Amino acid sequence: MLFFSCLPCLLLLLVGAAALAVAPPAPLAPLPTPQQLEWQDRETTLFVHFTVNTFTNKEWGEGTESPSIFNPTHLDARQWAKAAKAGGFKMMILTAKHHDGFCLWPSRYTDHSVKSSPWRDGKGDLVREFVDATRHEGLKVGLYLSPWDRHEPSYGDSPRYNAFYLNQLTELLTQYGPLSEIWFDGANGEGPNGKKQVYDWPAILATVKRLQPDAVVFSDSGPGVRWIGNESGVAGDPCWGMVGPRAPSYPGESGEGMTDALQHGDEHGQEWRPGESDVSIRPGWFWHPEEDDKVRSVDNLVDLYFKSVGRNSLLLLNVPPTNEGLFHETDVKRLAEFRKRLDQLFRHDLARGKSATASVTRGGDRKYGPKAALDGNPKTYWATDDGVTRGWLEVDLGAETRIGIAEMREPIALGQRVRRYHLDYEDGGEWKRFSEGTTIGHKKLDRFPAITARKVRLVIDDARACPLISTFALYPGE
Ligand code: FUL
Repeated sequence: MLFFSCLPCLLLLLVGAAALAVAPPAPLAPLPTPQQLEWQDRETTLFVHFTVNTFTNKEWGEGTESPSIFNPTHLDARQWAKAAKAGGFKMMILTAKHHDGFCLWPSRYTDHSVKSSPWRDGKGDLVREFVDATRHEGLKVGLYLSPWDRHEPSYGDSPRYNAFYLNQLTELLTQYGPLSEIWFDGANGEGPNGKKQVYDWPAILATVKRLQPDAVVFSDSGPGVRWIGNESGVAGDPCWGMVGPRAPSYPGESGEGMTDALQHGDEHGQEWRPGESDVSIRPGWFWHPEEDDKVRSVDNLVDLYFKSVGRNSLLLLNVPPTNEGLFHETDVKRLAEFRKRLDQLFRHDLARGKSATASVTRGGDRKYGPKAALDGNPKTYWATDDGVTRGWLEVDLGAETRIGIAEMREPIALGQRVRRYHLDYEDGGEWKRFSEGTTIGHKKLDRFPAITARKVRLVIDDARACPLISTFALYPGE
């Protein structure tokens, strides 16, 4: 009875509450596509370099190698995929064709492929085996198809080679199910006196878009993701997810400021094109027996993780199979140890669920309060009011606690914002700085000499718009 008599008041109340509801922060362009977001969430991808070079002990084949040398006696792509999975990798990318032109699948457009080799009596398809094994472990698949081809006679006769290349690309894009990344290399070593091939990039990119619309395209110039500008697995600092006009407009383009544009991105850039950091677990991209004792250490790999994934990038780590067709046991062991160490480092988030305060909370709405950065949910975030581009978030750990690592994240689906931040801890009533940085983006990781503190602040010093922080996590460190 009471309910009915008060219905109008109830409606009024509801309307009033809706008017008072705090508006969510407006997205800040440019924004990532869902595919780019998925790509970045994968964090680590395994690269597999394998071709005739594995049998000639070279890094770049000449294109004159006889397919008869390609004979991996124990090839087992399942062993690669299991090792990748044990290392926590979410995707694998295979060199379907490297610069020597030898195809790991039986392409209809050349005989320079596995079908002319003794491997599986010429009936094998390594791309097929790779794709099946990778999917079997629940990992995503990517393929590398070198534009530079030192074997193909039409190379340098631009229209003819472009047609040949598009045919090969079409085979890969149509015969192996959904691909998550297509990798275009910018290398072309023919030099000024060699054959000058002008690639038809618009047609190449249109073909990928038509046949694999969900695949992210990697190249110096994207358009899905950009090369980070070096082959040492290290992203720039700052590292923006977007690029501006100084970034390359086609793969292999060089010019002033381009390396810098790839390393750092551009906070004023209008295109979302985050950086992928590629590096090999050994000195070479291909297997060389003399490098069996030069496999990167766990410390080194973890350092690369901090400098790539921990700088708003993705780590693409290459592991080359031996001439038997297997990952070397040292590399397999190292991948598992790498993951174990990461799991140890990030097992215990000391800040999770702890009490928190902030300089300001958007509209005073708890939804945007500091606790949202400590709940382990990357979708919820602490936010300030529009126009407020500075502020701090304070965690009370409840007791003096040893801290050696900090992790910060922005919900980049709403755009990348933070330009500069620092970390303070309270020491006898005084706030002392123990770390500082520039961009945050998808994930920022700071390692520092361990401190012992109860109260810690993430201070945002500058941002492109109201900062949003989805994660502020603290770990004991080593
Ligand atoms: C480079 C190539 O020339 C190397 O052989 C390797 O494939 C690396 C990932 O990209 O540009």
